Amino acid sequence: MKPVSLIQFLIEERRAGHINAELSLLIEVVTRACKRIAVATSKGALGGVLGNAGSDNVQGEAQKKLDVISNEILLEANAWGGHLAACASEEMEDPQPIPDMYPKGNHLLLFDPLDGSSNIDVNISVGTIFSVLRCPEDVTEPKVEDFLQPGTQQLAAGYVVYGPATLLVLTFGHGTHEFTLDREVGSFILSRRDIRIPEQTAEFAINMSNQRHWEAPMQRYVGELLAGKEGPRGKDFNMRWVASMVADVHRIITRGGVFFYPLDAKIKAKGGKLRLMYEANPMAFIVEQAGGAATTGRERIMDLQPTGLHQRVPVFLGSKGEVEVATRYHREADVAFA
Ligand code: FDP
Repeated sequence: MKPVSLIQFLIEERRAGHINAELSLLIEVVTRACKRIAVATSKGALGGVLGNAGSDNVQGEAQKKLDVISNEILLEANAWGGHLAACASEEMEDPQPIPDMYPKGNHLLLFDPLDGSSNIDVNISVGTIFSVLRCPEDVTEPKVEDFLQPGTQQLAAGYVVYGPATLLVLTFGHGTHEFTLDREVGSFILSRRDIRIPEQTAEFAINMSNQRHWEAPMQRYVGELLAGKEGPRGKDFNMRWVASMVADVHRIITRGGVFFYPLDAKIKAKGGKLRLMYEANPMAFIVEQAGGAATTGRERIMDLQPTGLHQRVPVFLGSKGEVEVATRYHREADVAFA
């Protein structure tokens, strides 16, 4: 079969009425910026891009040089195309307006420019996550509240993982599709159409070092997985934790599995570890479109009404069967203690 490039795929999606010309351009621009990030990450020590930038982001986390570089690449690429009303990033407290000298479009873009960046210095896969919303009508200067739309309102979501290969995973709400960067030609080529995540799995991803801080239903659920064949689940489970969300989610998209970043006593006051608007929502959209499930342990992630641009939530996502069991345990515990 003839290879299908991302550009061809976007034209097909336009013809099918799934996206308009502006959204197609937006995806072209974002993915072109991601190719530049891929080049920057692949240089490693030779590019002088490793290590800390010497600054903190809005959430008080140390910024890596590559966090700052990736954020700038995405901002610069998206400023002038005329497809955006504003964008928001993990690295910036407030949304970034489109400079007055450029035309404005009808879309809002949110991104985590370099997810898993604490792994960059040790040469483990990192990635960019993005989510696209429609700018509310008649809003010319979008404010934070214009971004606070539930995940169900996303027009598109995607991530690019910078690993041994650079891969793009994309959804417009009509299935989840994977593209592989052909480095020689410089194009993303469709490598998997309509990805399906197996409903059942025997593989889970969680940071076990937080175990003693988890809530009781999480302790129960993981305790049962660890008990294996001899326990109530009657089968052995294997554990994988890259500590880079894009890489962990990509494994699940490829061969199934579940990923958890639950609430624990250390992070309870913050609401969770992962950010709703540019981590949990886009990943939930991608996973649901591939037949998986994504909850906070209690509710569907995409149904949440956001309250802040940098809001954090617990995340349970991947193979439907396991997300359902873990979510049921939390709901049952809530009812028992109500
Ligand atoms: P990072 O802080 O390195 O950007 O987005 C947060 C994240 O990585 C996820 O990519 C990853 O899954 C998680 O944090 C890792 O958390 P732990 O430090 O608890 O392992």
